[in-house]
Amino acid sequence: MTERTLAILKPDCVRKNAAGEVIARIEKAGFTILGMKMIRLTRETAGGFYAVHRERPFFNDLVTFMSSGRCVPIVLAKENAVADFRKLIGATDPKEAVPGTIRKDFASSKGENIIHGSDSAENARIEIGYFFPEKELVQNS
Ligand code: 3AN
Repeated sequence: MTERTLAILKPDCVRKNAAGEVIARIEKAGFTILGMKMIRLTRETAGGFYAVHRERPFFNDLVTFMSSGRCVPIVLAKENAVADFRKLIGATDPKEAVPGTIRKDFASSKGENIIHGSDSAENARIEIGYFFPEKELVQNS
C-alpha cells in the first residue's frame, strides 16, 4: 500500500547548500514528492512540531537550531514510505548511521543531523498536517 511520510531538510542542510543533493537521493530511492516548500520556522512553530520532546534536556537547543534558518518540509509517497525513508536517512546520531545513508554522508552531529523523517504512519499524518493543508498536496498518481 502506498504510504506517506514527512521529511524536513533542516537548517544545516540548507546552509550547506546540500538540499539539491539530498532531494536527488530521495528521488533516486523511488519516493514521489507530493508537496515541498522553503520556510523559516519560528521558535513557536519549531516547538509545536517537536512538542513530544518538550521534557527532553535537548529540547531548547533543538528549537533554537530548527528556527535558526530556512528549512524544507517535503511530503513523500511510496510503498512502505515511513520505514524505507528512516532506512535511507540512517540513525539519529550520524556516527552510528550506516555508510551510504544521508545522515552518515551529510550530518555533523546528533543535534544537527540534516534531515527529519516521520517515525510512524500516524505521526506522518499529523506532521504532514502541521505544514501542508491537504489541498496543497498533489494527488498521488
Ligand atoms: P529522529 O529524528 O531520528 O527520529 P528523535 O525523534 O529521537 O530522532 O529526535 C528528534 C530530534 O531531536 C532529532 N532529529 C535530533 O535533531 C534531536 N535530538 C535527538 N536526540 C538528541 C540528543 N541527545 N542531543 C541533541 N539533539 C537530539
